[in-house]
Amino acid sequence: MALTPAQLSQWEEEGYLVLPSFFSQAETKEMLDRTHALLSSFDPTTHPLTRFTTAADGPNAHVGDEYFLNSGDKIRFFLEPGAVTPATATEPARLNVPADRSVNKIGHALLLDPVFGKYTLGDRMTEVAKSLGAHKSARVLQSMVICKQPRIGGEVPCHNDSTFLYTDPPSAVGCWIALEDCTPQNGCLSFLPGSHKTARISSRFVRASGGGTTFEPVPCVKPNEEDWDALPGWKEAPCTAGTMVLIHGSVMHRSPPNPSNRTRIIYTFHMVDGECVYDEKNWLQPTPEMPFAKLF
Ligand SMILES: O=C(O)CCC(=O)C(=O)O
Repeated sequence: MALTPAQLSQWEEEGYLVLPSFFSQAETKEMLDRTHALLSSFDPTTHPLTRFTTAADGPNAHVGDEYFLNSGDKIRFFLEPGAVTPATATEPARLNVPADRSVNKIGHALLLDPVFGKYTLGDRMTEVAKSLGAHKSARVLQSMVICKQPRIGGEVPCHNDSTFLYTDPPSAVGCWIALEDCTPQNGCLSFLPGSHKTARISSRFVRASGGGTTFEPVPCVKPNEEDWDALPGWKEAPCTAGTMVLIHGSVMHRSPPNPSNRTRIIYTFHMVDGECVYDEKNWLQPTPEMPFAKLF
């Protein structure tokens, strides 16, 4: 499915593009069923109880343990911060919700799963990515399901994706697929349309020299001064299951917590241009066993 000229001009203007019904109901159900099967297989007794923490959980709170840093070529489970009661002097950390309701995300190489793999690297995706014209050679990385669990589903604070998957020059594009209806009530995405034209990728999320993760300035790029969150013009992007949203690596976007009684399960992966330099400090690194998959 090649993008139309009208879709391409919207992409250029706004920095994101909503494609309703990109996946059929049957295809979407197959991915959702597979997600539920993976969630059912999650065994917290053999898990380090790594939570997916972000800037929303406090300054320098970003997740960065071994389980996270070495997940780029595996299928691993990261927990909602609110699902874990922290350890005390006398009690170990423990889950305070059922295991399948504790998972914030499953990643970061979910395309290793045959169901997610076939849709990620399929012909339709290749055609869209080619027609977008953002990459000479698209490489896929950071494939994951995000669950946004009922009541405890965490906020994804305002960010742009090239900060987290830095290449020189920046080239990240997100493919975000709703496996359930996403509404303002269960935490749909919001965008600041056009911000990709002004936001500079001036910092990047890297492996810290002493372990863990940190943000580091990109040399020779003037830091942004805008308080993006507070700017007017943010637009919610509610969508039905089966919708795919393409996300420019510089566009500012976010999603709120999920206080509702419903999950908000989505599948997402990212692409970078194989012709750009992938930063060796990035938190997510390819491995000899699993280089980033080539879409085209
Ligand atoms: O699904 C969400 O709530 C956020 C996803 C996102 O921001 C991303 O994949 O870049």
